[in-house]
Amino acid sequence: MRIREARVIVTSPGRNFVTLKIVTDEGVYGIGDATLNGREKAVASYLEDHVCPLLIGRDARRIEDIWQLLYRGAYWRRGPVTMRAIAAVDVALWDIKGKAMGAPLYDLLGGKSRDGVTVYGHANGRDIAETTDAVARYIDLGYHAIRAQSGVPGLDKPYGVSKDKHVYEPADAALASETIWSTPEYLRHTPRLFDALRTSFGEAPLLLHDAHHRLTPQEAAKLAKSLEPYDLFWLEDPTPAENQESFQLIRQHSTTPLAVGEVFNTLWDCKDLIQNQLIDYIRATIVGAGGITHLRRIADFAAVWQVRTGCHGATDLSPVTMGAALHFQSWVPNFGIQEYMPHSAETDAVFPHHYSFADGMLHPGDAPGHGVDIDEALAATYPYTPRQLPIARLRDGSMWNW
Ligand code: GCO
Ligand code: MG
Repeated sequence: MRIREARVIVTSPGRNFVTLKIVTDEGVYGIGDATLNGREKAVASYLEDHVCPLLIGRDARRIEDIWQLLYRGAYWRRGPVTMRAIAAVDVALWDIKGKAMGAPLYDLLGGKSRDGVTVYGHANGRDIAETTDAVARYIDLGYHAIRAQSGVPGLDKPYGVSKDKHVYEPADAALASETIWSTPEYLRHTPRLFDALRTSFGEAPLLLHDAHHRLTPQEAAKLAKSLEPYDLFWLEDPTPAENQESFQLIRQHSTTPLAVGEVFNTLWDCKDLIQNQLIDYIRATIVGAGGITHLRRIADFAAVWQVRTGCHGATDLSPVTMGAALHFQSWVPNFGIQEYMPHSAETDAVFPHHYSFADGMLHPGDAPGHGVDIDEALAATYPYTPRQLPIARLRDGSMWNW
């Protein structure tokens, strides 16, 4: 089964997505997601100019060999652009293999390990009262796990709070918009939020929170410790993780579980965090970390230290990534949880899919491959629209981490 064609489809049904379609000489095709929020065209060019020509004529069944070709063969290893391009090829090839064999992806990986994939939804509001209302709505919808973010008094646009109550799309301007950040207010406010949520909803809901890389290790330790009474499922990205050792300081002070890794590309980014037991959940997902082939290696390595998966699932990851992640998460033995932000109706129409939500879980469906397709005619009606993520500055104008 030879690769006859590989083409890149850039579409913007409300937000930008980069999709790779690989077609074989037997007519079977597969699709993969290569979206890199705010830097989409870089991956489209990497694929079109450098990867697609390399694929033509190769045996589509040799997924591992093609992965190694793209990883070792580029000489320049790792990085968000390279690894997304590799992920798109990898996922399209797994999709082809599944379709050719008439098997859903979870069966190719080893079969289902659970009945469904427990997901967490995003509750947010401009203040504690609004966030409390949003959590109540998710509980009514059947969610067992909810991430809670709230506006902080004195801060106009903190991370995670959107105008739209359901869909959070931070990439809101052609050129990065500016927000103001102040850690002291946030550190005082966040325990109050979780105190209010436990008072309103009791012990049962799994509650999560994302600090979005804003804190120093010492500040992160302080927050993790102050949130202990509220029994979080996880505290995410408490501090940037380039220096993996810095998590030791957080660990020395708190038992609040930690989740890190939505910006990681390879096992090398989380090797020390995992083997030193500095985190509890690894957030790497299919599109960010080199596809199924590489994410499986990360998960197996993490299992040795009882670190569990918590795949990134924001709306900038296309339904193709969600579909593939659900097959992966249905199989992976050390499953933790899956993030779920539903896509807009326009996006769902461009990417018809077999996955569905019921009782706080997503189900991948039983279609061969990953079960997600692209309507190319509809995709062509939504041209690329430049959008970048915001930036954050401190009150004195210094650049900070958004
Ligand atoms: C999350 C993430 C997102 C990111 C977004 C950037 O936990 O879902 O932090 O909200 O900010 O994916 O493109
Ligand atoms: Mg996050």
